[in-house]
Amino acid sequence: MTRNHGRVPLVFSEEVADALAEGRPVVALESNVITHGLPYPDNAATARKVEDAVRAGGAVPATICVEGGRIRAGMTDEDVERFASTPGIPKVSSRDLPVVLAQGGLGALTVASSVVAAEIAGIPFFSSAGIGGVHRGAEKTMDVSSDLIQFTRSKVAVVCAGAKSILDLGLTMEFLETHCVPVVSYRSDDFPAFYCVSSGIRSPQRLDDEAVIARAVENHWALGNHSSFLITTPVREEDAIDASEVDAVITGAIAAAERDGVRGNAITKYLMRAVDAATEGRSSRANMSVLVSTAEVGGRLAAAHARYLRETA
Ligand code: PSU
Ligand code: MN
Repeated sequence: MTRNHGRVPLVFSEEVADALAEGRPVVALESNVITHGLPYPDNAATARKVEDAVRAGGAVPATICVEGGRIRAGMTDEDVERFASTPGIPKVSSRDLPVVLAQGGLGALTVASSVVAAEIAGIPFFSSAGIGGVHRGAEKTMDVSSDLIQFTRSKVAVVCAGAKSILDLGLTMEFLETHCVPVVSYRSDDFPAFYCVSSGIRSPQRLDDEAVIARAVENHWALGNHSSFLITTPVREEDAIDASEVDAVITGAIAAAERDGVRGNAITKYLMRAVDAATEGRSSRANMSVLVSTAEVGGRLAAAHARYLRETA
């Protein structure tokens, strides 16, 4: 099914189109994590597990990409396989989206561009394990992920496991506070750090009840905020990695990146790969685990939100 929103062509899988038409819960998912997050074939297998986890949570997954000049909400298994195994599909953030759509090729969407697409598609929930943030040393480099800026502009609830500690998580939290983006930790006191249960930073808000979260999300929008609402959920304790284990690796990787002249949108992948390589098997297990558990919570919260909308209609 194709719809034109303004002049941006948007294609839905039948399953996603049906769910949206019937007011059933849908969770948007990014495709950059498939192309640039994990190596093949782990990336394809994980993308499928993430979709299954959204279903287990009670919602329909809509993995979002660009193909043939259109935004697609709801990638097929063949799409996922192609994105996972084709080298060189560009990482597409918000500012790249108009250009890549015009060119007509393939594009892997980051958190920022997925949130743009989710809002246009009418999908109020998005889930990804790791969001972008303020990079370490940003006071010199000014490297702040477009994910954060997009959160200040798009009306989407974002479920995540915080962000990796390759970033400056303290500054990331400051940015979100300054820009009035709510951060709620679901059944936890702390802001998590991807495969670490805690970043060491206490979350500004904790909510344990899914229906209350749904109401808070709707309140944020009813108050006139045209912006995102962040909800965090940590990695499962048994798969978590101790923060002290990755700290030295990250510091080393940042120095190596500087030496190698890695800049701009290539830095995130470079640092993630360095941490993954240094921690070997444990980090990839933690990585897969957090992607899946976040998606499951995303599914549950989207389902609670859809129930809330039905009950208050
Ligand atoms: N953090 C992760 N895994 C990822 C990313 C971030 O733990 O795959 C990806 C996401 O697609 C995110 C993007 O939207 O990196 C942010 O990139 P940048 O820092 O260049 O804005
Ligand atoms: Mn950047």
